[in-house]
Amino acid sequence: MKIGIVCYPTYGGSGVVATELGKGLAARGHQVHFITYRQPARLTTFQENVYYHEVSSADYPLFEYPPYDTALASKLVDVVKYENLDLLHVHYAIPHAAVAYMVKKILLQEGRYIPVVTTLHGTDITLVGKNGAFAPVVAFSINKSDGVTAVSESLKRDTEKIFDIKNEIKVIYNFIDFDRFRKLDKDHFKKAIAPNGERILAHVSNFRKVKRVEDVIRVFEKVYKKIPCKLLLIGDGPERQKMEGLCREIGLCDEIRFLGKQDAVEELLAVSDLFIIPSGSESFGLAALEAMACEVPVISSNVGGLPEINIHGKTGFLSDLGNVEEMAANAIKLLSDDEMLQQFRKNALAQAERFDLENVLPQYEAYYEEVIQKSVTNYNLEVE
Ligand code: GMT
Repeated sequence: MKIGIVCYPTYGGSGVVATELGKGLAARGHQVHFITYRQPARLTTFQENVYYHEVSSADYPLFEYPPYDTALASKLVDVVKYENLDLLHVHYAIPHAAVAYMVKKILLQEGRYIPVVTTLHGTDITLVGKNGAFAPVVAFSINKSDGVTAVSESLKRDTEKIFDIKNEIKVIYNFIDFDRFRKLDKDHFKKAIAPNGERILAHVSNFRKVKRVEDVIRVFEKVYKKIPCKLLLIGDGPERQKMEGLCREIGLCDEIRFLGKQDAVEELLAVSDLFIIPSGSESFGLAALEAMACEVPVISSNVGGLPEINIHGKTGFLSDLGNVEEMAANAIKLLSDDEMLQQFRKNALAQAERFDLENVLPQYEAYYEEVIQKSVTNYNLEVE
């Protein structure tokens, strides 16, 4: 198949999933065209069957807000026609699903039907999408997509609760590439980070409010009182400065390291004993799955899709949102019992294996085939 993938090129979860999916499909012989405004963060090496088309938005003094949607639509029309694409797969509904609808209409005038699959990732529904500033367009463009997928059952339920959805939403879970995410031998890192054999706790996120990094630090503060340990804070974002201030306030700057954006997260997960993700909203929690693939158990909140990944009492522990007391108690329980920790490490890996990329790719291929078949009917409906 010739597939166009539209995504955000940043380090955010949806862009990562879109890029890894495209690379996986290309490795299976499909021709994959990424269309976005910058080279995707995870698309930095040459790969056969992978193409990248950059959207450049015209700068003009009149535009206080450069019209990216229009530029993206024009680029998509061009790429679909000249690369002869079979399908467009857009990741993150805003604005990609609405832009894809416009592209479909433009091409229809030329007698060509381009099927569109929209993948919902989370905040495009739960935080941003439901906001009145976007809601009508999000609902409309989901209903106008030829296929819609959500990355968890929880996100599917939320979408159906928030919007009047006529389309069937198919759940295709996010996935893990075990060629990259697996337990590596990085003992020299461990010695550098925790020279006295301290336990290592880790958190990876974009440091937005929704990630509740303050809860991570509060949990660590409590664990530190009972067990010698270090905390790795990986990633960057709006809350980082405030969190650095908090570490100073509680006097734990020597124990907490802010590592910023890291390309080789798996090397840091390899030396970690516990992963903390206390998010206020999380449709899936790819960061937790990546930790589990590296045999790191997870302390998480029980919101959104997290309970679909992290199994309470087996791969880690779940607590109510904001219950840092309980999160810390569970962390202490696990970190002070070697046998239990080893068992949880094994369970975490076994659970992560259920989300192996190799199992998920065929699900997308089958879904694309189904959508392309259906598009003949959709074409007739559109031209009637
Ligand atoms: O919030 C983020 O981490 C970024 C955001 C995105 O779309 O870029 O992530 C969402 O999509 C990820 C990939 O499907 C999911 O793993 C995250 O759970 C989801 N974030 C939220 O729901 C808050």
